[in-house]
Amino acid sequence: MIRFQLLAEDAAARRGRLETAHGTIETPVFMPVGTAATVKTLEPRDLQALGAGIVLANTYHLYLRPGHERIQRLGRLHRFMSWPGAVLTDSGGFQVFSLGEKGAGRERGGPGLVEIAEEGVTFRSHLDGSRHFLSPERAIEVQEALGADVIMAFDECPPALADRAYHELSLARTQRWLVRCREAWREIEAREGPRCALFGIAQGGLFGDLRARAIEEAAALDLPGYALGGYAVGETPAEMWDGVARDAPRLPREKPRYLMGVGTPEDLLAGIAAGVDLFDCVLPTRTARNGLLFTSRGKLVIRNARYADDERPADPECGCYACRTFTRAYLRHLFKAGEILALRANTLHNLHFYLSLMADARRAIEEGRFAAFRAERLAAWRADGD
Ligand code: PRF
Ligand code: ZN
Repeated sequence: MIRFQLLAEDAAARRGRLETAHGTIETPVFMPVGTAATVKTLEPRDLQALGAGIVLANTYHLYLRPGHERIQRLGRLHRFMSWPGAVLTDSGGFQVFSLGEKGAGRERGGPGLVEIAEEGVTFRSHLDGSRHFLSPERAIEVQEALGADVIMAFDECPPALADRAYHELSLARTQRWLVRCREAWREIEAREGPRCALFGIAQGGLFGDLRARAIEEAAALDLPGYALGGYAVGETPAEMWDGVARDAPRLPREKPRYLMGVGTPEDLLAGIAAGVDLFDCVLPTRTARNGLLFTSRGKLVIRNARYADDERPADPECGCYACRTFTRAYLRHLFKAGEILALRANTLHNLHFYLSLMADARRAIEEGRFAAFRAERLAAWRADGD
């Protein structure tokens, strides 16, 4: 169902290749987020033109709307969304917790929006407040129905700043859930043949010993790939970088390594340096819709008055459609006027920035100069926008 090859190493950084039933993905790779089976504002052909080979979709959202059984009937995710590339789904655990906190339930007076028990998690829909239950078995079943190439274990992601006692209790449960996920996944495989690859997720907050134990136990289950969860959840960037640099090299060397929900361009370079192969984050797409552009000279806030008459492209060094076609003055106008094209142009640009950063990083690793490449980019981004 998937095959991972390590092509080159440069210190801890890795250059790899992930083969799936829906194409071959060169790693390190960034996966654009298509929460509701669409990368907002873009068409599948835009993603292809950007060179995206794999997108992430969310079990939580698709289970609630339009329903995983409907998507399964309509040809599973690939046919439903007309996407020929690979798809990874997150299990729903993280979204239940993060959306549950601010979801519709609280005002509707449910006792606790999210109830965690050994069996699974009861939560209320952020759409209509209705009650639902997700468990390891259910999360695997839903992801299989969605037809993802890579599916994620059902985990709990506590805030980084939760205390050690809570992290220990939560991690022990997440580890028991991982064993149940693997069992459910193997049952589907026994019934229907190889369909999707299950990745385990290691939690443990900022506690090195908890992380080490989580990784060791997960590795013993011999899954097709492994993720670090529980980063970028309230700790400082330096704490995250230290944790990832400590944990990523402990993950099995011959399997793909995924750092979930991370991050800024600086975070991606830190993750790659630590030996991470896959990343996803809403940051480039979400900030694009808020008018923030990532450029070769740092961040650019397109609504800024100083761009009102600026005829340069958003990033003179960028080869994306928006930079080849539009001036800053025009992009600013579109954004200020609330035009749909602003969201789309900004999204095209930011994803191009992220995907070409990864392509450049891959080349630097192949050529054994990743550390110098990283230092060069970090210095250029500090120049701040102009
Ligand atoms: N677990 C899952 N999905 C996630 C996370 C996690 O810890 C994170 C944390 N950055 C993002 N997405 N299942
Ligand atoms: Zn551009």
